[in-house]
Amino acid sequence: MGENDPMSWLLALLSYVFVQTLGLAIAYAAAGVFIYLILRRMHSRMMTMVLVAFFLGISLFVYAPIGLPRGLQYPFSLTTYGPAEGPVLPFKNVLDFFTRISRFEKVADIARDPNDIPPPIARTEPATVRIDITAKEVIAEMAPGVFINYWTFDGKVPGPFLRVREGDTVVLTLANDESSLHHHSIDLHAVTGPGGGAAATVVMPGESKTITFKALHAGLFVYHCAHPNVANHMAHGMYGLILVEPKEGMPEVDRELYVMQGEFYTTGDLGKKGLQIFDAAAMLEGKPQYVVFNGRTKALTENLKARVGETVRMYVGNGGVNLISSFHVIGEVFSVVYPEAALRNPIHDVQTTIVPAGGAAVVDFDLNYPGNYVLVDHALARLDRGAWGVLHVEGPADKSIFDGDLQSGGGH
Ligand SMILES: [Cu+2]
Repeated sequence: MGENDPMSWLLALLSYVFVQTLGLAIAYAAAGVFIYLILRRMHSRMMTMVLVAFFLGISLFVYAPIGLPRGLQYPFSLTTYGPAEGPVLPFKNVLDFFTRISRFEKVADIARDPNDIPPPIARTEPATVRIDITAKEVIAEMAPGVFINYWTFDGKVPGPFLRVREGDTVVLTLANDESSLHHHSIDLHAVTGPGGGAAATVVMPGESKTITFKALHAGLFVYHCAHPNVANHMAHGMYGLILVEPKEGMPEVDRELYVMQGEFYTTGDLGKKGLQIFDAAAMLEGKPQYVVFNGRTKALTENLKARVGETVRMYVGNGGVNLISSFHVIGEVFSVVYPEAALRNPIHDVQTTIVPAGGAAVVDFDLNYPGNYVLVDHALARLDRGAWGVLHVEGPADKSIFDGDLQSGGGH
């Protein structure tokens, strides 16, 4: 039986139902039978009173601090104080998900190609730019055999790299695929207006809505779904970057790459195979199982290629939802960093730059020597959760820049 056939998903559902909810009901029923059997044997009023007191005490102990759960949900009792719905997973959603599982597209590779960037804008005058994006819920692999129900913009993580010019008028249409289970919306940090656009783009499955906005500020901006629970939607993969090029343009480079970090929270431990269930409690605690670039583990190990002599620019974003990325390329120094993607305020000669949750940075660096250069979040424990990639650089080796016998495993 494959890891991704409906039977294994059905088993995942059954284990969820029994472990998380029915388990409790079974325990209570068994306790009732237990009491009945004891009382039938003993016929003792004293025994009855002691047992009743025992169960009253236990019930008070559970009820007093947390009250009754509002419904069947995972986690069973979780009180939150956000402005809208909390991040719990209602049991009804789980059932809806499994009854409609055949409708979700199975995406062979969730990772957005880091080379998938529109070319620089040649225009010198503002224009009206049309953008169409579709919110889509899909199933794909986080790692071999580890399946995640991703919520996406255009079926990949991160969403498409959007590129406009300062002063442009953008007409953006967000559609929600008919197969979706949830409402979605889009908040672009480049937008000046209610909810960054989210207040006017809430779309039900099968629906679409259009907004128009003026790109007033140059910069590299995160966009993300902002439908409640926002953190929950983002932790399913709903984020991307929009570059608003400054009127005066940016220095030319030889190669541009799109890298976006994100966290995934699963009830199954790191590496647990099969379809994973979203863990709202882990998200509130900020303890992701997976921290990855471009949607999955090893998304950027084969497709980042460049040559000695080139200048590379990386557009680096962080979908969060909790962690701050300490972005670093092992064996390189960034010749230019636009901190927090402030495109008119570059700094120079930087080792590691911060990419805040819901923020971005732009880094340029020159390739002087061939080899494999490893991209990391330099909070290095996250490497083991997936936060790394490899830039493969080919070309002549100038021994005046570096000389030595390379050993495997000597990356850092
Ligand atoms: Cu959403």
